[in-house]
Amino acid sequence: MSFEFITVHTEADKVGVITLNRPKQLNALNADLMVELGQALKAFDANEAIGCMIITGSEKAFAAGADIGAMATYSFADVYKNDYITRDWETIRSIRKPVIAAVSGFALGGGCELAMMCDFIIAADNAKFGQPEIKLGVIPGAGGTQRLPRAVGKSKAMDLTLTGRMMDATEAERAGLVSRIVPLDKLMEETLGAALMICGYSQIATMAAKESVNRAFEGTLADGVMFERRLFHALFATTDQKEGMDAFVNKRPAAFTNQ
Ligand code: DAK
Repeated sequence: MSFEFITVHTEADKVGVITLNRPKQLNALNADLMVELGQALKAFDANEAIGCMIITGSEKAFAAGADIGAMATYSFADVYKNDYITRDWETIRSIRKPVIAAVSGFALGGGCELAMMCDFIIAADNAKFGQPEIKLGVIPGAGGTQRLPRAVGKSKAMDLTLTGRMMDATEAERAGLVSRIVPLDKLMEETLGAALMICGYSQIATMAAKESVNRAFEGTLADGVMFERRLFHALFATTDQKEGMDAFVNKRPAAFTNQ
């Protein structure tokens, strides 16, 4: 597969790395880029050798948002009738293996929303997050008003969404948006370390863990706990559960086969 707006490679034959690549536009997310991103994610998800994916950008920008130039002249009829860019933005939600966002520089608007659609965010110390759509006369359109409050609470989400200001990596970590901050020059090394750790476990278990944590954001606590219990019980049907527990009992490393 060859791409125009992203680059794709694998690390250790296990981790799929997707790099957003529109440097002159600070990785502004146009429709074609989102199609390519979806294709790359789906291909990695379907590849049995791949256990985890990373989405990253450049040092200066993870992504500075959806492409404003491309949106500027659309009318309501254009965006509503054609369901403007929605379908291609939803692809990432269907990805079942873990996806980590490695964010350096600007993650604004759709860029921040894309990072939030990933399973967790590792931020470089120069990262800046924000939902500045209010400055353009609109509001976030790819889940920002829903995922940001879930991540950082109402007050900070309102602050960021209504003022359009950016928050730095320290504030983002304190608020719970990012899982950890690392020095810029260690961003890929640290993210890859996390990804390889995930790849070392049973794919069935990591997929189930992702599915179950995501369930926490839908429905009631009781439903979520029941969902988790069913998945937990189901994992006892896997060879990997036998292997993982036997390895612990016999004080040896586990060799998971994803079965
Ligand atoms: N779109 C297009 N071009 C962009 C861009 C963007 N979002 N952000 C930056 N660029 C371009 C600039 O126009 C400039 O191009 P040239 O002038 O060199 O040709 C180049 O990138 C470098 O930018 P600057 O010269 O501005 O660089 P600075 O370092 O001075 O400033 C900045 C960096 C990130 C603070 C600034 O560029 C900026 O404020 N950018 C706009 C950020 C923004 O407003 N983002 C939100 C966009 S709205 C939806 C899905 C998604 C969305 C909506 C709906 N559905 C599924 C329905 C998302 C909407 C948005 O993201």
